[in-house]
Amino acid sequence: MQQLAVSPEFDYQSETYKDAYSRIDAIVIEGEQEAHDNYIKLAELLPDQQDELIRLSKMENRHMKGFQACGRNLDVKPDMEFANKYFADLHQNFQQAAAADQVVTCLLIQSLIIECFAIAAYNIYIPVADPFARKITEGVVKEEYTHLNFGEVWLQEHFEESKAELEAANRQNLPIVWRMLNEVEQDAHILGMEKEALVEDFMIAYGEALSNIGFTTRDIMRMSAYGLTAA
Ligand code: PL3
Ligand code: FE2
Ligand code: FE2
Repeated sequence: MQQLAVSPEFDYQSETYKDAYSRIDAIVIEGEQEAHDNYIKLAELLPDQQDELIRLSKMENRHMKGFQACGRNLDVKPDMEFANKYFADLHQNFQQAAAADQVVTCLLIQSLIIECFAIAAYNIYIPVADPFARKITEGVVKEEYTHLNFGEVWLQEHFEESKAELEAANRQNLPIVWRMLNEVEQDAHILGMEKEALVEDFMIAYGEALSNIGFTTRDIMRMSAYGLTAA
């Protein structure tokens, strides 16, 4: 997969491409920024994991800078106002959970949902990205797996006492992800990324994470369906 030739159908300098990129790049920059802030918050909530969580937050800050450079490289100005609104619901749910000391909900939102979303999106973006962005995204996605792993390990170690809160947090936040995927469908398509592939990769990553934490296949089927039909 590493050496895939750049598809000739992508004109990275066309106005259509750059217009879509101004929103997608902004979403990713905003997502990395929020991830940075969320790991700092998690470090406060989990003092015995503080050093590790601060380390993750610093990686997120580097990711953000990488994707800002991708925009500059294509001469695109990211539409940060759009991206801010795009993340508003997940942002608010994370803030509310943090204020209520619901660390399980915070981990589900950041380390499972957002990281799986990022992993799916970045893996699908890499083969269609311009060479500069491809290199950056390849480096970033490797680190996202370690962020997902942090959440999996912690939640697996606290599975029994976290189970009910995980189910509730899943029910509250998964429908938001489906809506976010729908909202990005057209712009992603212009960049060569299909929604079906994004949904599929997200489902695989998220389902695997739930399985590693301790949920049964039956639980996972039930939990993954929330919001899918209502979307
Ligand atoms: C966590 O570390 C980062 C969270 C980022 C969220 C990414 C959402 C991606 C949505 C659209 C996919 C486009 C990928 C293209 C990259 C320029
Ligand atoms: Fe990241
Ligand atoms: Fe991350």
